Amino acid sequence: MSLKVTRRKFLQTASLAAASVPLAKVVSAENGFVRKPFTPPGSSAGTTTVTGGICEMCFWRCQLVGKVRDKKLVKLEGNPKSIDNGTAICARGNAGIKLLYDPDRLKYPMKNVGERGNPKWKRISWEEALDECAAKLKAVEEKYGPHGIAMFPHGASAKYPMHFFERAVGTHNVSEASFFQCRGIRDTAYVSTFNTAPGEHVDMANAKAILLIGCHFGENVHVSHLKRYLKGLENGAKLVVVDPRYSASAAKSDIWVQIKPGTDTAFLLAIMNYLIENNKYDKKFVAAHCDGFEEFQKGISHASLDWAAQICDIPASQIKEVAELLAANAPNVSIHPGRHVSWHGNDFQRLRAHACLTALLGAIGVKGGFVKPKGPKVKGISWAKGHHDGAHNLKEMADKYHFAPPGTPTELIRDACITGKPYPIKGCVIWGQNPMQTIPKPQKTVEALKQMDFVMCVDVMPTDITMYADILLPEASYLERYDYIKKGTQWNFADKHEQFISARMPLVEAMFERKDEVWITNELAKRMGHADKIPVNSLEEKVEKELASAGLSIAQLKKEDGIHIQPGKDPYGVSEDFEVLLYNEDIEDSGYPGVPTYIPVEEVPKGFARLVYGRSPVHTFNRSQNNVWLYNAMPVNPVWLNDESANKMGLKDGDEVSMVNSEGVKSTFTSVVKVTPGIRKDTVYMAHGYGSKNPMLTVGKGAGIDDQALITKIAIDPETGCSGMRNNFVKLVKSGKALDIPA
Ligand SMILES: Nc1nc2c(c(=O)[nH]1)N[C@H]1C(S)=C(S)[C@@H](COP(=O)(O)OP(=O)(O)OC[C@H]3O[C@@H](n4cnc5c(=O)[nH]c(N)nc54)[C@H](O)[C@@H]3O)O[C@H]1N2
Ligand SMILES: Nc1nc2c(c(=O)[nH]1)N[C@H]1C(S)=C(S)[C@@H](COP(=O)(O)OP(=O)(O)OC[C@H]3O[C@@H](n4cnc5c(=O)[nH]c(N)nc54)[C@H](O)[C@@H]3O)O[C@H]1N2
Ligand code: SF4
Ligand SMILES: [Mo]
Repeated sequence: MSLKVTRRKFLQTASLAAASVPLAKVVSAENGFVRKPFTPPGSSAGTTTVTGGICEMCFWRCQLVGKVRDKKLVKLEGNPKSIDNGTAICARGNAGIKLLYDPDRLKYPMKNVGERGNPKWKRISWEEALDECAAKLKAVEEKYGPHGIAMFPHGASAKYPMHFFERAVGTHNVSEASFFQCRGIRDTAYVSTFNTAPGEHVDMANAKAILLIGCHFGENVHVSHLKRYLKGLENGAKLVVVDPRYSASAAKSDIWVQIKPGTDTAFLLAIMNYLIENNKYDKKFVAAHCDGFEEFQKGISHASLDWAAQICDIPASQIKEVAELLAANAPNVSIHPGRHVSWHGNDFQRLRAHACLTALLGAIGVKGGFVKPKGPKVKGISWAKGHHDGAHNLKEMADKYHFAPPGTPTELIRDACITGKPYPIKGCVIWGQNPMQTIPKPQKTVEALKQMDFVMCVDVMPTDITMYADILLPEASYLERYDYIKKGTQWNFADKHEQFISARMPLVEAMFERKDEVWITNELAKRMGHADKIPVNSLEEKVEKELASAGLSIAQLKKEDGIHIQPGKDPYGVSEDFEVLLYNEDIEDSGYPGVPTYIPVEEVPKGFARLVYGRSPVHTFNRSQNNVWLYNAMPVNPVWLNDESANKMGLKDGDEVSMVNSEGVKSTFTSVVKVTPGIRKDTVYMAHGYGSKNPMLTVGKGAGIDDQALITKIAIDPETGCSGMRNNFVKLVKSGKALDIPA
């Protein structure tokens, strides 16, 4: 391996340099004789640096190097060659080795000889496991058709098997958490406005003002994105944070808008109406690129500052202040599109408003604005598109959710499972998703799973969903396999126009009987009669072919320290035909408001507070809960409660509490109260992902409260079918007594 490092990087990566000192040449200065080197504990002697790692402790996928000693990975670092995350990785990325060597990890294929939900595991061979999975899934396919199989995938390794089930087997019934419980609404709302999915492509590093609506950077951690945000702040960008809670971002803001949850669309409409009424919008941009301005202007003309102030429970003067600040810094403003946006079931309209505000400010294709970086092209290799039984597309059969992201809305799948209508779904494949903690109303997931003829689960850890598998298959982790092509541009894409291509390569060999996604999927495919359609014979071959499409190879990438860098393109500018649909006729024709519209959400009942949730800075959802380093960093998820309310309720900081929701559902475990003025009285907050129930998790089981278990009412977004999860109401329970939360 040859890492070419600059002098500065050399200093930053001291351990790497130490590793490369030839030991035999450690010579005593005094007498010139060669001493046996002393290796103090924790020294890097004997350590080699392996490049090509790509993190998947979360889905941002930072570029890594691994320090390997005696074939064991002892440390992870950012790849010094990276022009994305650079040498930086976050706490979770760093703790990846604790996932790799977690003694609780899945090691062998296992068969559940107990019940779903209350399993007894028997170790079986891969041969037996694959034969049984294939036979059971094939039986479902033959009896009910391919659409009798549902799949819940997430993550890099789930794409290849997902394409197998969608394209070769032919089921539509695939629901990715990243779409239906996360960002799908954003993508289709922006496509309906800008004709492009936004990613998180805001040029915050070069912005004069940044508007974050419910994004809480610092707790939500994606390294290169944080770099952009912090660079912008360092350069003096004004920061407006809209959040009912004093989040890590609110703490850095110039204006903190302590909004009433669910009302953000009203806030955005009032800003836009104010900009139009006061001639503070970008008339040139609107004339050149926007369609439907008149309908739009008319449609939002009711949205006065006072109207929104009342709805949002914030001062009208503050809305005006934000509008003025945005106008004063336009067009160099980042209106962040958000990422986890499935909130209240009125979210498509809110995300359309994000996009429209961006356009009114002319903040597209300019420094600091919405700018799509121009990354390199690499062709993905997967199952050929083909066989798809369109007649059984649940979305079309229901004639609903015309703006749904790709796949099938989760609720349509679960409803079909439970009712058998419009057809039965009797086989289930879960790959890298934990629906028990990811999809609201977990009781419904249990009901859907219990009626299945067969449930197969592929994971790296035992989790709350793996308890429902009939056959549980152990996958090699992201540190032990090839797979993902990570490509993109320099993190601050304005600064230098450079692009990169990298591929995930194993840092160590897979242990026990863990296998990768291509091997598992192909073995299933052969047994299910789809051998002729197999696109590649191994994951390594898949990566090799994908790299070849960009004129690269694995060997070449290894020579280049895991990352190929090439000249990039200037991302700025807007093409003449770029069109913004302020008013969208298709949306109107489909029966929804064509101009962004505020749709009120259910009010908080007396004695309760609205449960909202978000990221723990040191965990990724539930997946990292058994990671001992991360567990130690934040063992439970404190419940944020307004200080005045706490006082009236007789609760002190650190008191142990559990929770009960307005439908009487109780949390299984407890957490502690965090008493703070930094949250509204009508809202309680906690980090998502805690409260695991699987007894095989010897570290994470029973730690904290599972928000998802308390989210038993789902607010379906009517345009997209995505799951709104912030319309549930809770009380805190202390010593067995449910305490009313004062209004
Ligand atoms: N209540 C509530 N619900 C939410 C959210 C929330 O904040 N609150 N957030 C939503 C969002 S934004 C998202 S993106 C989703 C995330 O939803 P999920 O992706 O379901 O969340 P994870 O907890 O990461 O669970 C993923 C599963 O993948 C497994 N896994 C990890 N690595 C691998 C691997 O390499 N291979 C395989 N086969 N499995 C692996 C983990 O052990 C875990 O069982 O949740 C959504 N749901
Ligand atoms: N450390 C860490 N970082 C992560 C992840 C992780 O698991 N761990 N997951 C990654 C993924 S997949 C995603 S999608 C992103 C998600 O990250 P974000 O998009 O930032 O989403 P959340 O964490 O759900 O956001 C929660 C914030 O929204 C606020 N909020 C609640 N209700 C409302 C409301 O009605 N209006 C407004 N304005 N604010 C509200 C909450 O108080 C909280 O501060 O994070 C990514 N980064
Ligand atoms: S942000 Fe952290 S967890 Fe996510 S990929 Fe990067 S280092 Fe890994
Ligand atoms: Mo997400």
